[in-house]
Amino acid sequence: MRTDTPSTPLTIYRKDYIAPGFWVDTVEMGFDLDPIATHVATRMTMRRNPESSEKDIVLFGESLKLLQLRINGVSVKKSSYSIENGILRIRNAPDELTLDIETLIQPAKNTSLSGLYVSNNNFFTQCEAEGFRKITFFPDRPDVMAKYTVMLRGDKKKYPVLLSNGNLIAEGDLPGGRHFAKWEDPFKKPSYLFALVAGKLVCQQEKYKLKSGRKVLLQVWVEDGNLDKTQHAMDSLKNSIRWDEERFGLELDLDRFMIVAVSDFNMGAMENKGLNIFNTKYVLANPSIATDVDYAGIESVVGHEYFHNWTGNRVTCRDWFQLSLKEGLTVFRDQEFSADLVGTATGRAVKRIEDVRLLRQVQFSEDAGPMAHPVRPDSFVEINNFYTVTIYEKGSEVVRMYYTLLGHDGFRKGMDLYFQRHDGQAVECDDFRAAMADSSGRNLKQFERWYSQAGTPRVKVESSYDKASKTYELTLSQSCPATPGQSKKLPFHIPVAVGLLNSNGKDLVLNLEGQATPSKATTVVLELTSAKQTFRFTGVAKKPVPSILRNFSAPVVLEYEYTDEELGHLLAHDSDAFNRWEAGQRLAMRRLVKLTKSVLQGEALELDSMFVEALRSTLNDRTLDPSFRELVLTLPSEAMVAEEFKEVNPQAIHQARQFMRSSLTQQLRADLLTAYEENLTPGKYSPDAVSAAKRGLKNLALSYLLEWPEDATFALAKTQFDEAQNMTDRLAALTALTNFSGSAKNAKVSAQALQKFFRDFKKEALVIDKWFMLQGTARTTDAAKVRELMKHPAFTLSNPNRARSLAFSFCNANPSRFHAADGSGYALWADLVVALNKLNPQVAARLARSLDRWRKYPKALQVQMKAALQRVADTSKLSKDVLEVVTKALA
Ligand code: 0A1
Ligand code: ZN
Repeated sequence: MRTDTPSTPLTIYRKDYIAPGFWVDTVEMGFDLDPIATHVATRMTMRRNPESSEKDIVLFGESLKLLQLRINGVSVKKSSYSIENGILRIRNAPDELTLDIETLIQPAKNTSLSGLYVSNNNFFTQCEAEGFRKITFFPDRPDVMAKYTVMLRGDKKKYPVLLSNGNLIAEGDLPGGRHFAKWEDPFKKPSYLFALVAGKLVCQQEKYKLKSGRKVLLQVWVEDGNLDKTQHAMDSLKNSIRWDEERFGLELDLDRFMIVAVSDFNMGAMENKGLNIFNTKYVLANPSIATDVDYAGIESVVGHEYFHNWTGNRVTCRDWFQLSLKEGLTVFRDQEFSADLVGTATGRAVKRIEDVRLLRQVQFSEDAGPMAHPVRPDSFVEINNFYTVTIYEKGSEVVRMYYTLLGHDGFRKGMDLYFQRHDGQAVECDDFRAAMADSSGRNLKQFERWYSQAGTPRVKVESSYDKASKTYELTLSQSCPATPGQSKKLPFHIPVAVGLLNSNGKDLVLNLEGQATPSKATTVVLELTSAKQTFRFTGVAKKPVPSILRNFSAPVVLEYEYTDEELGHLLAHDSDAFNRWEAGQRLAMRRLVKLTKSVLQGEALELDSMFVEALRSTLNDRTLDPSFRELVLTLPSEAMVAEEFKEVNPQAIHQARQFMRSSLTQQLRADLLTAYEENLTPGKYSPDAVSAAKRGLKNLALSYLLEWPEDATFALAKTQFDEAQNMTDRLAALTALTNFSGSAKNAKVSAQALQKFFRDFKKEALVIDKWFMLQGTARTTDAAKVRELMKHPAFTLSNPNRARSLAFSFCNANPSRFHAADGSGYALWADLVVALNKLNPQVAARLARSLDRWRKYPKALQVQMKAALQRVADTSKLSKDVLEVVTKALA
């Protein structure tokens, strides 16, 4: 009997949660690995849960052939069970039982990359969120936690390496050239953390001594030929282990910890217990293939998955609505890890700025669109669609607000209590909040709204200064726009960190009326809990400049009517590096909005000298870290500018921003050249923060310099491309060359460089991804060019990285071309979503999100976007993943 996915997708509601009818204590699995037909035998010991209203055994299964079903050794009668809509239901089961199930699955045919699948002839699994049900019938829900023993059998030549969770307890040969390995995971876990890997792999390994003195085995497994690219991942793993011991007192609980890299993977990586499976993108690095950004990405993802071992695995989620319990918290932890590793105050601020940029650019947009959902959603159709920036990044901001409210030590106490209470359990977001409240004695009831209400709150601030009484008042009011299903919002509990600068740019020591402030405090956290509140500072000798929402203390939009002079003052002096950067962004944004309006009205474009000079002095301020200068000089993206408009005209925004870039280049040419020359990093490549920062500023300068057509700067980029000793410099030069609009001669040189890059790296899949990405986002690339590139022999839609490198980069990161007036971008998008839907619904659904905000565009574009969405919605055999996204977009 073959089971299929339900035909009409159901909405699942959080309020409908019921505890499982049966618990599973132990699971023994046997796999006979074969790409065409893998036989899976599962034996589980189960016992009735007296607290559940569910009386039947409910098991989920998808694309499975059921061979056997036995209770206590006896075949279950046909009349005692049913299989319907992916649910196997057994009635009248005894209170305690052993259930045996045998299934047959087809890994080679599994292109969804969920469940057991084949990549480059090796076997891998991906079980989060609901992939385990594609392996066997099981109560595949995170609150059912069991101990697993796994026996893997397969051809010894084809699959010399056999891995699963936990400890290797036996291995040996079998007749017929086969062999086996038996693994036992000592910890109980939900099925989504199950993993197996089998195939031809090699590993870098190391014994590592924990703080306690216990020794553990660390392994990084890759395909043959990639062992020269594992050192950074191994170093990142050791740093992660050390950091979690030091910062949170959390020790690795296993004797062996494995990371495996696979080139076909839907996401970044997966925290399976003791056997993390990673997208190669987040493992493989050496200076010739990986950029500084890649190195940083590997460090943070290795950290993220490792930190899940406690936040996610030891304490897991009761149901998938609680996903942010593990994801928001673990993102917060990986952000702190990366910040702590850099160590310096500026390094921390730079990391914070980068994280906030992502939040604002992607999450704020999600929160304002048809897929907006609370950090703890109330419903979903397909859980895989809810691995979102809201769950991850906004979820992390919510955790960070506890940290801001309770302080470093207070937060740690809360974490300690959380583990003390819930180790080994599957719990809810509310349990985390309760641990934070109970450990600190604070009332965090209202804080719950951060979990239940979607949308980005807006905080409007007004100030007034009274000279006679030397008081300075800030009046804060909050509001939150309506989101799908939530028309009215109640006030949030918002921590707003504030400082006041005097005319010399120095921080004032603050006296906040009615609140005991620590002596000499120059930043206070105002707690905004009502719709409108006034805070009064006393003893303020002269009217100050307020620095509001320091370090971005809450995920809100701040509205305060700064003058340009005030922003210039903050940019030059604020002791809070985040707000210093923010002031520069506000100056830039104001001008970008104005320039865009001028483009739309056909007016002449102009850039004022105040702004140019402010950027010049930042660029030339050698007391500032190069990475900070780079961030200040990086203009708000076109997507950020789009958020400022009710109706978005992507081409006008592009033109305005390009004008700003080229005018800056024209006026800062000498300063940019100096920055370029001062930040060369000769000698051996190192990905450390100091060298990476220099390369970052140097390459930013280069990208600016090529905005102004000039043979000398073009030659500079060409030389950098030819002589680069690392991928960071090579790719930066190639990007600048590709986007250079100069003579036909130069265009030819750029094209040749692009071809050479392909030839030099054609064996390195991750570099070829960069090659496609560069072209997907190139200023001259339109939909026709993308279609042409899709015919390139190196292109395939079935590898998610490759699909993302071209299709996603064009649809999501090349707005002025994607939104071409002729609708060619949308037609391409629809073709791609439909094609991907057949191969890999998860990846298709991600791409489907590119048209989420179609209502924000001019009517003429809206009509074409709607038609494209409708075409996808009308496609037969649409997965529920894609159906949910396009239905919500059209609703
Ligand atoms: N839990 C992983 C992310 C992940 C989620 C779903 C996946 O397949 C649908 C795969 C990975 C993490 O946060 O890293
Ligand atoms: Zn995660």
